[in-house]
Amino acid sequence: MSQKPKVTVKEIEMSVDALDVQEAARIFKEHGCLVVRGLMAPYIDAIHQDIEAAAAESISLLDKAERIVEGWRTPNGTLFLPAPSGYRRDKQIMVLAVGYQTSAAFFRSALDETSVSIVEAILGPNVELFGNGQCLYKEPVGGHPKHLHQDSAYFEHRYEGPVGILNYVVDTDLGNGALHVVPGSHRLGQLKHIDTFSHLGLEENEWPWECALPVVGKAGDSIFFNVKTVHGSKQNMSDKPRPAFINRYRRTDDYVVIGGTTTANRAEAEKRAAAAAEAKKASSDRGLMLRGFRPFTS
Ligand SMILES: O=C(O)CCC(=O)C(=O)O
Repeated sequence: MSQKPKVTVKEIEMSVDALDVQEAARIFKEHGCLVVRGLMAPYIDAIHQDIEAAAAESISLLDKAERIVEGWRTPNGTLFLPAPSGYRRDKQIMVLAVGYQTSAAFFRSALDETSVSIVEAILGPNVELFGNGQCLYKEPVGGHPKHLHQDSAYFEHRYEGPVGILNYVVDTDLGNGALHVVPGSHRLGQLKHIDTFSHLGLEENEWPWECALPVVGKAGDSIFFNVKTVHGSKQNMSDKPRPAFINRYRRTDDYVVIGGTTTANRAEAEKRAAAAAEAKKASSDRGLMLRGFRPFTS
């Protein structure tokens, strides 16, 4: 996959002010991605405040961080990576501990009616939340790149898998870490990932940045992507942080069959994949209902 994308951003974008939900779902199904301009604008100021509070809290807890396989984790749950050389600290934030249990604004954003209507048009009538919300925080002056990857490398599902919506908290361009997507890559099935600085990623020789479409956007713009759509983002070379937050949704009967963060722990999970696919969805794995009804199954 070394050729440039044939699809332009114009072909995958809509504005929330002129939204056609069925057309949005069609774009998503065809390309595995969709941009909705302004979708999260009403939530951004409040979420931004909570994100910066969580970042300051996490940095203040760094001396209590424990070493884990993915990097270091502070007691509030933030994941740190080694910092770029010359940075004022030796560790940088990667996944910030802010989500539905810590930020009311973040939780409100996940319930957004327009977002959920688009997801319902994609996934069908019964939709649950998957996860607790995620915030990727790129520190300034070299903050981590996230190599091109499929989210299904981390959480491969039994059925269609979650629809992720990544939302820009600040204006985001080629200099501070715009998301790159590879339209159509959701049809390629599960690809082999390797261990990279930012965890599971695709081999860079096979998947160079040039094969992906950068999506430049304003604070409040949202990018929907299929769990198998290849995506990633480069370093933040600006002088300000670049946070982005993600809400994820899935069919109420869907569940993870293979999970992992490294090739080693994913390989272990792969050995149990057939049994996991046959096992029924655990009741502890049920997300909050956003559309439809979940009947009892024994
Ligand atoms: O922070 C970003 O731009 C990338 C996030 C991402 O690719 C992911 O969380 O899967």
